[in-house]
Amino acid sequence: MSLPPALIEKYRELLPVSDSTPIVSLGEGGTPLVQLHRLGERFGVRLYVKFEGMNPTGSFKDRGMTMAVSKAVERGAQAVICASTGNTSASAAAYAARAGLRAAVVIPEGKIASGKLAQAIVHGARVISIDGNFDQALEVVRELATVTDIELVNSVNPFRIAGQTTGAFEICDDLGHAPDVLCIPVGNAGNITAYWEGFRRYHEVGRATSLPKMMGFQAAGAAPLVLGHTVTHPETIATAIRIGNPASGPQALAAVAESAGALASVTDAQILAAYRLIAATEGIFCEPASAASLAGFVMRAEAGDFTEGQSIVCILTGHGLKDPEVAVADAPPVLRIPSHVTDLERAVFRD
Ligand code: AN7
Repeated sequence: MSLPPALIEKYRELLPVSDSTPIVSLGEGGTPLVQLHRLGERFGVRLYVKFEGMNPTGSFKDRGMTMAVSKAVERGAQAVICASTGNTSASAAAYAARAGLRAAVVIPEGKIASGKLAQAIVHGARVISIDGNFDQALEVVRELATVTDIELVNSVNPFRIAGQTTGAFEICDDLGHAPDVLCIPVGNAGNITAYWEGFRRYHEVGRATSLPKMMGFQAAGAAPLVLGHTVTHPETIATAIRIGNPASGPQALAAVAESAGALASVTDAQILAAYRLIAATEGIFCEPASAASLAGFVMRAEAGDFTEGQSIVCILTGHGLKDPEVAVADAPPVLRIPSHVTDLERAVFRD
């Protein structure tokens, strides 16, 4: 059995690698771009979601991690470290395992989804919880990386951003053109930075003839870029984007300004509504933070912000299985019946 081709090979000429870069891959990228016909028709647009939950560890982080870990191995690093709301740690743990490196992940106490914690543990990372939030974890990890020889694999690592530009390349390749609008969740702001860089790069090399408007969406309880100041105690059900002081904030603001896009916040209720809608009506199970992009699209579409026939892509950044607790919370109880066909018939067909 073989893996799909490494993402780095697919876009080698657009990435900072050379023949001497050892490629650490788990078959990342090439994720589906799925058209949502019904929801699109409701607003008169061509609506797509790019389901990044289909990456090897279940999130978009793998695009950046294949680059960051490959470059870490190239320079002879022995260990990688990150602060994480969960997905970066899952990805770092997996790619470090693949490369034979030690990984340490620093997480905010009690605030990471169970699937992500399971991944970090099973891939053998040293899992360290701090008495603080993501922003504090990132601060202390950055400090350690300046005083010891350990590769920092958060998105402040430029190779992470370079790897994540490939998401934009794939969208242009699949559509045959750049979309009119990109909707994307924003946490630490690395991914919106990477997508904008990717679209600009594709335009520069003549593989796309236009640029999208970049629309970033933060959770209302963790919306520092919308509010214009740091949020000391960020809160949202979308724990992946529970971030109050985004490291790439200035780059995100620049992307939005340069593309004549927008940054806005969506409430937890809007996030959960979009999360359940796409799961129940389209068969796509993304994690709550991911649904911020779709929630943002719906909000802006209802406000009449899009024009007839526009192509709009929402990035669904991670898989719903990462956070099963949210899925089953407040769900109706499972039906319990005797093992008998008439009971079963009633259970199946009754309203
Ligand atoms: C599903 O794992 O920050 O704006 O430490 O897991 O690039 O930070 C995760 C972020 C969106 C936000 N959706 O992306 C981490 C982490 C999901 C995420 C984001 C994250 P950025």
